[in-house]
Amino acid sequence: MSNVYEQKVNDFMAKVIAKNPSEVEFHQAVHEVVESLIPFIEENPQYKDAKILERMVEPERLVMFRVPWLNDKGEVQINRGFRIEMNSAIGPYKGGLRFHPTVNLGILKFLAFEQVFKNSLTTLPMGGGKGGSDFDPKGKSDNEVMRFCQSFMSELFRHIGPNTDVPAGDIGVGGREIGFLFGQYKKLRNEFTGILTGKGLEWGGSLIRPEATGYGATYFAEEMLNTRGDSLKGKIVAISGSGNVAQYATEKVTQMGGKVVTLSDSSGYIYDPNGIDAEKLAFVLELKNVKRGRIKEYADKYGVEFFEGKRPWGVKCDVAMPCATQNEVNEDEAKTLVANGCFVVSEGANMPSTPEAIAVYQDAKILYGPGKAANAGGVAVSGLEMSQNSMRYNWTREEVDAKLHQIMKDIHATCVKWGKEGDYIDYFKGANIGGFVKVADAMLAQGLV
Ligand code: NDP
Ligand code: 2IT
Repeated sequence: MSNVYEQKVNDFMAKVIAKNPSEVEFHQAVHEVVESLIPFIEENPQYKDAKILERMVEPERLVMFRVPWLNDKGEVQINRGFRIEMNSAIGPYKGGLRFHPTVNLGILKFLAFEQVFKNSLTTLPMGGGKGGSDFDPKGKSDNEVMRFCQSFMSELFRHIGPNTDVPAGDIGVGGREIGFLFGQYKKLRNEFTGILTGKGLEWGGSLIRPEATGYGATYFAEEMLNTRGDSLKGKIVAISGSGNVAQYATEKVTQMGGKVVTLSDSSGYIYDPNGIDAEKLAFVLELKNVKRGRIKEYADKYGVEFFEGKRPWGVKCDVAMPCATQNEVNEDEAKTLVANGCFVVSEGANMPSTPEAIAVYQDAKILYGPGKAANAGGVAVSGLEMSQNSMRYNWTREEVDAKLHQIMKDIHATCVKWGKEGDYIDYFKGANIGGFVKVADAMLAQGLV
């Protein structure tokens, strides 16, 4: 990047940091985007003059609220709830809810900011938002989770609606939580509408929504490999996490002929050199989604190694799919991956690679699919769930999967369009510019709002 551009990036970031002190993840997410966009905006002064980027880093609205609830012992508990309504230029605010003790304003603003670009890339009409709470579902009973969700929705309900803001799941929010949240909304409003996605199949959910993020990240990896005349067949794949995204990435990679050798959780990772096949994956689903146990139990059950407190990036692999959380691959880990022959990174998680790790991928010119492109399949099928709710109609599994597959191909094509530099495709730049243009043009058309 030239010095002039670098100076402009630094000036822009200095203002963002001054206005949003201590929100380090938000700074990181904005910096990634601004780095790609400043040269583009300099060449397209309509965006510069209208201060589109300056407007995009300012949420349209944010809501922060008290969430009081009673635990099973009858003791009063207080958590903090949030909803960031980031950008509604191309559709209602859309994005997940995260329940995790680390949740704070900066983390949710980074996620909401990313979501704006991601949702634009899906080709569907969805704005960007994100929300959640510092509530920790781990170790809580179903009744405690229900009481928390009911209290959370008792405030959130007045801010959302099928044409206003449609939340969904993220870390710590799956089918169980969406059910409790939906029930409370319906009770408060006396309305059965599509105000959440990721609903159960019997009550307005879409087929393939649980699978969508992991399947989509796998389809995206396959598209990247195809540009080099290659495919997932026969590839060794390291996956982190063992939640929703990791589970269905494992399923799809295996179906497409790859071998998944790792899964993890916050306690460590398991390494299964023989591959996590369908039967072993069924054990993981039961362990994580029903028993809510730890991944170490996989090692005990199948007699493989468990590496306590470690992440899986030291394992030899062709493809890495980080599917746990932000900043889970650092510079050294990225170097190790590349040194061990890994040449594809498809991010199921949001911002899992640090800026230094991304620089390693770019220098090595490996196939790097950033989260806002590679994991957009989840929210894309959420968009399809909204369409089905509006039509009061359900598409079949095959129909939804085909639409998801096509959307991932389209996202890939958008990244190529904006990111191709000679023989190399900079998917990072491609996703940022590709996601930006549609939102920016909509903001221009709608005037200064
Ligand atoms: P889940 O809650 O289902 O699973 C999260 C997994 O990541 C668990 O294995 C969890 O381990 C692990 N994890 C979470 N935080 C940490 C941490 N700080 N350190 C190590 N491991 C951690 O969430 P999802 O699978 O839904 O989400 C995973 C990622 O994918 C997130 O980045 C999310 O934003 C992103 N994403 C999710 C989408 C969706 O539709 N669900 C869509 C697009 C992106 P443990 O149980 O020990 O905490
Ligand atoms: O990060 C994400 O894209 C999600 N957690 C899914 C959001 C959604 O609305 O389905």
